Amino acid sequence: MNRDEMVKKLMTKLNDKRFVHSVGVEYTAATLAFVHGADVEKARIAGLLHDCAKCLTSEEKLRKAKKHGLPINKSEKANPDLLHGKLGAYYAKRKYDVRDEEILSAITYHTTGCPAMSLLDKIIFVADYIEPNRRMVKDMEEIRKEAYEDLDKCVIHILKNTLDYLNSKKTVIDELTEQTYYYYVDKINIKEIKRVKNV
Ligand code: DGI
Ligand code: FE
Ligand code: FE
Repeated sequence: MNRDEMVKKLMTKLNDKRFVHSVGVEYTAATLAFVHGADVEKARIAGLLHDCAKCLTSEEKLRKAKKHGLPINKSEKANPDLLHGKLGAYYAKRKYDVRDEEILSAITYHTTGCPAMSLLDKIIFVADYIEPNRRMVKDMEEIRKEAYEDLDKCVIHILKNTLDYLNSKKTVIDELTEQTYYYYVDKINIKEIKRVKNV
């Protein structure tokens, strides 16, 4: 499927706001790919399609995930919107003919992140948060700068603010969101220790 065909299909699946956001993520991901040396075409496709399952209702997300045999954990059962990454990757493969595992992984993990993300995973995770149509949240200017300067630092900053927000709302936090945060905090600390010790 070429981009025009993907766009045409996607427009029938998303509301206007979500479609505009998706194109925003597509182009933001492309700019991050320029800067960090990732595959620009893959970044565009993953960005464009990352929320392709977002506009289903919670009931539909659960039903479709079950129907297609996708694993559903406790927090996804409590908050089925969390399934839109996994389900989105399923649709990207089956309905948009995307066979590239790197793109499918980036779509799968775009909401929670995951430990040891690939460069493309991180680019989509970050682009989703910073694209220009997003409403301004706490630290947005700083996070946008970090995205182009230090991707790991940016991932930590986004996860920290997301976890603070979720804790304040007292909603279920997916294990993966927390694990990803601690993984990258450890990674940056180890890097700093090595730098100080000069090894
Ligand atoms: O789909 P988008 O709105 O573009 O962005 P997204 O896929 O990052 O989803 C954003 C929402 O997901 C936001 O309200 C925070 C929420 N979220 C992220 N991690 C978790 C989470 N919600 C819960 N309940 N648990 C999490 O671990
Ligand atoms: Fe999303
Ligand atoms: Fe999104």
